[in-house]
Amino acid sequence: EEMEKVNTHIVTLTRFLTEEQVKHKEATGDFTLLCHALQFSFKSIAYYIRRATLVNLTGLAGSSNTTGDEQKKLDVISNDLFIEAMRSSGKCALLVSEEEEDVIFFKDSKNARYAVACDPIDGSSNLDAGVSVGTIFGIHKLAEGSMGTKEDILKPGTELLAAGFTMYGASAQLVITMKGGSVNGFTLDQALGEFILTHPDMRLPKKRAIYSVNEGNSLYWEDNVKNYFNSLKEATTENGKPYSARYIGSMVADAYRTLLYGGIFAYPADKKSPKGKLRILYECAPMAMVFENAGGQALDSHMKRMLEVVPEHIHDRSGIFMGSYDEIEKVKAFHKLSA
Ligand code: AHM
Ligand code: MG
Repeated sequence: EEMEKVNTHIVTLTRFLTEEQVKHKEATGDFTLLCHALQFSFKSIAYYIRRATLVNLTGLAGSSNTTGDEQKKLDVISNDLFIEAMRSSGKCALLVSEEEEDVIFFKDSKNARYAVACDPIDGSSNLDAGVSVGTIFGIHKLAEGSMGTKEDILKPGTELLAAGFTMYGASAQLVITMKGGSVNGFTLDQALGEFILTHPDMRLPKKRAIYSVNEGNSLYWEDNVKNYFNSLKEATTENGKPYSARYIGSMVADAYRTLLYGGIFAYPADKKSPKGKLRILYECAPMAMVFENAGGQALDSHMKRMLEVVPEHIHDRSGIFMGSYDEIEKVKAFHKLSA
C-alpha cells in the first residue's frame, strides 16, 4: 500500500520572515517580531469573523468612527485586537487606525522603531452578509533620532518598509511585500494555526479584460472617467469577448482577485467626493505598493503615481486606479485625451 504523499517542505510565515531576516545583515529582529504580532492579530480577527453569526457579533456597535461611518461590533473588536497586538509587540512606536481619530503613541515601547497604519476591517458593509472583508496595513520606519511623531507616518508610500493585507474569505489569505521585494501570498491553515506560503512571487497578468468599480457613482464621474469606462464596454478583446464587470465592494477582495486574475480596480474621485473615498495611509498606499511590486501600476485621480502621494492628515483620501500594467496605460491615455 502506498503511503499518502505529505508535503514536509512547508514554508510558514514565521520561517519565511526568519529567512528574510538572515538576508539582511543589519537586521535586529525587531521587524520580525512586529510581523509576529501582526500575524497574531490577523489570526484572531479571522477567528472572530468566522464565529460572528454564532456569538451575536453581527450588526452595529452603536457608535460611529471619526469619519462618521457607523461602527460594526466587529470593527470595534478588530480594532482593539490590532491595537493590543501592536502595543504588546513593544516594537511599534505609533499606530494610525481607520477607527481612531488620532494617532496612538505607545509611550511604553521605549526602543520601538516602527510606525504602523491599518484598516482593521476593510469592507465592513459586507460583514453581516458573510462576504469577504480584510485588514490592510503599512509599516514605516521612524526617522533617524525620532522618538515617534505624526511626521513618521505622514510619508509617501515610496517610503514604506512593508505593506500588505489579509483577506478573510473562504480561507484567510495574507499578502505581504517589502521595500524593493517581491509579493508573497500565504494561506491560513486553520488546523496548524499557521500562515503557509502558497503564492510565492505573485505577478499580475500584464492585461485582462475585467473592470471593478462602483458604477452606481457614474452619475458623479468626471467625463474622462465616464469615457474611459464606456470605452471598455464598447471594446471586445482578442477572443471576441467584452470586458467583464466584477465589484465586490471590499477593496481587499477586489484587489486580491485583480492580483491573481489581472484587470483594473478603481475608486475614482468624483463630483460628489472630489478627494475620493479611500484613505491614503491604510488603503491606497499599501495596495499601491503590493501592485507595483507585483508588476502592476497604481495611480491617483490626477494620474500621479499613488506611491508618491503625500498625505497632509492621517485620514486623507484619494482617488485610485490600480491593476494590470496595460489596463492602467489605457486609463492614462484617456486622461491625456481630455487634458
Ligand atoms: P470601509 O473602510 O468603511 O469598509 O470602506 C472602504 C470600502 C472598500 O473596501 C471598498 O472598496 C469601498 O469602500 C466600497 O465603497 P462603495 O460601497 O462606495 O462602493
Ligand atoms: Mg476601509
